[in-house]
Amino acid sequence: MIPNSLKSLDAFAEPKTDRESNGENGNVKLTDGEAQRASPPNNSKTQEQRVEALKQCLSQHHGERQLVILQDFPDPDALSSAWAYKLMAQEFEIQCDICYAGTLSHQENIALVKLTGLPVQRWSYQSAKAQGRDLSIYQGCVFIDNQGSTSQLTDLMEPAEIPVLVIIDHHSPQSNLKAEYVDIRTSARATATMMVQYIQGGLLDLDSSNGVHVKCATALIHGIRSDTNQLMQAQEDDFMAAAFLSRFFDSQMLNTVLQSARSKQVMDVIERALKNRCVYNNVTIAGVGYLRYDDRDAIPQAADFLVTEENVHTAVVYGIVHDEDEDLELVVGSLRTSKITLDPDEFIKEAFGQDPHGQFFGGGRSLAGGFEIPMGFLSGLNENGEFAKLKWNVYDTQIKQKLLRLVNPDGSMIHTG
Ligand SMILES: [Mn+2]
Repeated sequence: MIPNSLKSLDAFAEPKTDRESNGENGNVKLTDGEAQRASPPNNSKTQEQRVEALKQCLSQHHGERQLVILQDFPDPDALSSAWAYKLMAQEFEIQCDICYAGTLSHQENIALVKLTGLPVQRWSYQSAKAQGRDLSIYQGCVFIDNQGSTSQLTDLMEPAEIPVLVIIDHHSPQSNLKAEYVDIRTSARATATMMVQYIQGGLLDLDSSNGVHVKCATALIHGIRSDTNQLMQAQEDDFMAAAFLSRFFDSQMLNTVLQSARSKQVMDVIERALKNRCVYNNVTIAGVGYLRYDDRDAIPQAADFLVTEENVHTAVVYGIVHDEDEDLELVVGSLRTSKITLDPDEFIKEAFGQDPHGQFFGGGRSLAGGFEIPMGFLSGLNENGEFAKLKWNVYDTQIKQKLLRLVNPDGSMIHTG
């Protein structure tokens, strides 16, 4: 029931338009949300035109094999949407493999995949790279609920000469990826809603006696719920999509997914977030120290929790995540807001800026955002406790400084906990 998507986006090509604070609510940088965002050309298409265009794209690739790439830490919206794409593509004899390079670390996502038998595979970047020749079985790749910038696998596509065929997403436009068919709608709350619209447009005939369809419909409802804060931020389109799915989904299965318990590690991170949080101008900021890679999803879950505090509209939680496979460390953070006028994408880009290659350290969608800052040379050697502590203090201080420039430039702060 917790939107658990960490929308860390590390490649944003979108130029910012409105850099001025409008001064509302202290100094948090605000925009008019959707209204001021750049509208990708697809926004002007009617739903029939979109369905027709995707249909055409799929029929042109009849009989092919495609790779559907999800962000490294896929959430229910991504997982269910990719599944819907796979089923639609199947109607055109296209065989899709859905993959991601990171981890499924949220208990609800693990439950969702296990209970529905959701056909997704984990490919580690290293193994995918090593199996380079195997990529030649794919005639195209597809990005669903992302635009390639949040997957390590994206970089492998060009050298393997796999063309990008389809991008369907609701995050702010960011990557340089070109595709045959692009549907990026930042006004959409969930990619799952967009996928349901394609289904309703006639790209898949859902059948309530088909077990796979029932499970996919269940996953899609979960996707919509989880990207709309349990429908509380849902718009008409999301309700319409959920109403349509209600004819097919398995409510008991959904219930089981939603009841999956939080792990002890997640509880511990939430505890640390509570203890360490500081509130500045209705924004709560909490550093949670070091985390194992597998517990990374505890960060957005802690942000989800902190944003529920009275008088808080925005929460930012971050920690240092250690990737043992690659022996790399990175600062991972999540932002959650209930303030409709705060654009997480702009806020995060403004707070943390770009790396030396001009790529932003993060970004977001409506009401949620994330960031990832690689620690490079400072990675590892944490056996030395003093060093580990020092390193955390430096990053913790710097992240707070960067956030506070936007949140509270005059420097007054209120400590809680
Ligand atoms: Mn999404």
